[in-house]
Amino acid sequence: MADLDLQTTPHRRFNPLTGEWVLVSPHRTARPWQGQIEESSEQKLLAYDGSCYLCPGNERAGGVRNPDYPGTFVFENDFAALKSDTNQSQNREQGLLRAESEAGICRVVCFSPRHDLTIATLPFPDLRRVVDTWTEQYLELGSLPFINSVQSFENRGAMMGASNPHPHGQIWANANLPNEATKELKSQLDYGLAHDSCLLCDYLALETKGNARLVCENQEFVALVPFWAVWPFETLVLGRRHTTGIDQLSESERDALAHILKQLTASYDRLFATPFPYSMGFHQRPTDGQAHEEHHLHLHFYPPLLRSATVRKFMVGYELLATPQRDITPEEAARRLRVAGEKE
Ligand code: H2U
Ligand code: ZN
Repeated sequence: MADLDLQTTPHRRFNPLTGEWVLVSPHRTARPWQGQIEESSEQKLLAYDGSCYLCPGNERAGGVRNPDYPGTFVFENDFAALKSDTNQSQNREQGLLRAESEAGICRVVCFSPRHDLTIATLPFPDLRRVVDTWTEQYLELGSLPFINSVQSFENRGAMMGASNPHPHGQIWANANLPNEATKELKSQLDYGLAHDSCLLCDYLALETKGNARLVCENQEFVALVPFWAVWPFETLVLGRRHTTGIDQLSESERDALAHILKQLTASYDRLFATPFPYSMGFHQRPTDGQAHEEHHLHLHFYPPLLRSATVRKFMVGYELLATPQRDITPEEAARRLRVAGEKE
């Protein structure tokens, strides 16, 4: 077969973590754009907002008052999607109509008492404390007998459905492995059995040979636009050392994780001079008591923006019905993020 030019020829790329393909159409980036290009209309936030349900001392829905917390603050979601007292052994099966009860715990994690800060702008020690909180929560929730999956994530920005700009994330912990975790775990296990090595360790080794898709890095972590990225500025944050969960990170790795998250989100914010919306989250080993040595700790960032503060990518048409597609190549996206990261 002839060699494929990834920067000019329409092609598809394989995602070895999910086993799915993405269509890449690099020749289309030159096509004329007649959509709106607007300036961001973000308002300046106050350090404390009396109407915010996450700020210290304020009342939440349901009447509970937040304590006057000095650092991170974790509480049970007042509108939890899952409940811990759900009996896990209920099911209903009528041929193709299949349902099972699902028990779980949903928490909200305030990153800081400051309403106006973000991962990019929190002082380093405060962000470092967020890493500790994520670790404590993973251990605490994961140790519960009925919890096999702990999913920490952050929705940032109204575009991603975040209800509030106060810096916060969520944790949903439940009994059954969610879809994405199931796909990724199987791929990592199959790869480990076939190659006697870790899929993401091997991928990282490939990516650190060149720098085509690297965004930023430090001694312990690397952030890159994966070869198979679907969202225009999607990134993957990988630990250089093979660990299966955040609980296995050393002190210096926790520092490095905080540093790279700060650097990456700052680059995002500079790209379109706007607080960059995204959904991000951790993928770590299931907490079912097994070692899951094949699982490599990583984070995904899925940002929706395409070409400005307001012009986003939609997953519609062909993408919903067939296969996700992108125009700007992952290599060009990584280059733009690197350039943005160099701006003051
Ligand atoms: P998002 O911004 O990612 O939607 O997260 C906010 C969560 O906070 C959301 O899941 C919860 C919502 O259910 N919440 C409370 O628990 N208490 C409140 O008073 C308002 C919102
Ligand atoms: Zn607030």
